[in-house]
Amino acid sequence: MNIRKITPILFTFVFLGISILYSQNKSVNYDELKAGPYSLPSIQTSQSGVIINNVQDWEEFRKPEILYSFTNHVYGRVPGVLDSMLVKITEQNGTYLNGTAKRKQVMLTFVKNGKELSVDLLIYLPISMEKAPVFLGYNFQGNHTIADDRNIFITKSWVPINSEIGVESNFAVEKSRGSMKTRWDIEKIIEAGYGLVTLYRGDIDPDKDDLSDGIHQLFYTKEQEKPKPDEWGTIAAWSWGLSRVMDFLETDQDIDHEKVIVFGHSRLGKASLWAAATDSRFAGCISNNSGAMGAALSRRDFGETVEVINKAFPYWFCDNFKKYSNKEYMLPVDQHMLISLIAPRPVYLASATEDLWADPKGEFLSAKEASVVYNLYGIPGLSSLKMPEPDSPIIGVVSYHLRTGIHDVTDYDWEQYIKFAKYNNF
Ligand code: GTR
Repeated sequence: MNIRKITPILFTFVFLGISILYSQNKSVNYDELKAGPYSLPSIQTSQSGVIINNVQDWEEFRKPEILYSFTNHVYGRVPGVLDSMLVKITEQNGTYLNGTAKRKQVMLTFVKNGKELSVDLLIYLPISMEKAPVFLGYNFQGNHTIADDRNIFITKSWVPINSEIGVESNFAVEKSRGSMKTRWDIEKIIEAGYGLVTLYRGDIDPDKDDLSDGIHQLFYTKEQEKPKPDEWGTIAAWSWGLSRVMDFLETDQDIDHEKVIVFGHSRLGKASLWAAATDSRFAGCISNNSGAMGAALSRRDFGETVEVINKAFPYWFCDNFKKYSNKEYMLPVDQHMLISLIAPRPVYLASATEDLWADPKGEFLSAKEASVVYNLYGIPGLSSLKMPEPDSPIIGVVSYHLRTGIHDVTDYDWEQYIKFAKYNNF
């Protein structure tokens, strides 16, 4: 055979082979037998080796140590405070769901160093409640995608291209209105007596490998172009944004600000956990399919690893975190400790059977391990120490479920979150 003719064919095969190997992520483990052994840093042993066995010592010594480690080695430190935050009510008395819900839209403008950034909040509240408890969480594609509601303003921020929902350039479009509605069971939420507050993640910080935009740049000094090694990546910026929304919710007479449950899915579930860990005003936290650097244990080698997440999303974390790629054992913390920072407040971790990338068992084990800190407060942790069967939720102060299906948020998930909220008197 003519060598000139077969060379391109050979190249194509080699290229295809490499791409298939790469796309299957050969380095990522999905075999339970190969997931260990590993040993977790002890939640209850302080850096100086003292065993922490009461709430006072936990709050005074151990909790600040753990918080410091996550701040400086993982998510990054927030570099300062705003000069001011302006609030503009952009819609006051909208209605939705045949008048059973009230819709409000609010623009928050952050001011720092002579620069400004605005974000839009979309708020649905049950008309039946004078002061509603609320779920607060980011959406992925813009407020207008969460419901078939033509009154929702469309974000002007950068959005990722997504032809499935009609986004062909980095501008949000009318066509994607309602396209993500299956992830937000607004009807059930309202019917159960809860409100929903949501905002677009990209309003705070666009989800791309570029920290020259979003909230980061407001805090830069004159010559600065990127955060310092211990300063915030995108996840910490998103969490910070949730706290700014909380600043506003505290002033809103329609909202019971002592009952704000911070919620997030996937990367936004990582942000909801970090928000709850850093801001005790969040009364509860739900993290749906949050996986690596969310609820899943890092030292358990199953699904996405620190190296993989650092390569794909280096900007999510602080620069200091890069040194832990392939060196999970060196991390001063593991993710069960992130959950423990939320104690004694109610927390819900949820997984999905087909979402092996996020390591369902590693997510469950975090909830189980963090339970010891709830116990310090005299509160029961996870009520079953055995990984439950699919679709058999464990509801309590510490809650967990494994839903049948893929990486997603479904009506089933929301049914459980509402039960969790009721159980915890929200
Ligand atoms: C994946 C990422 C996960 C998870 C997910 C998501 O690509 O590897 O950690 O956050 O994205 O946010 O949907």
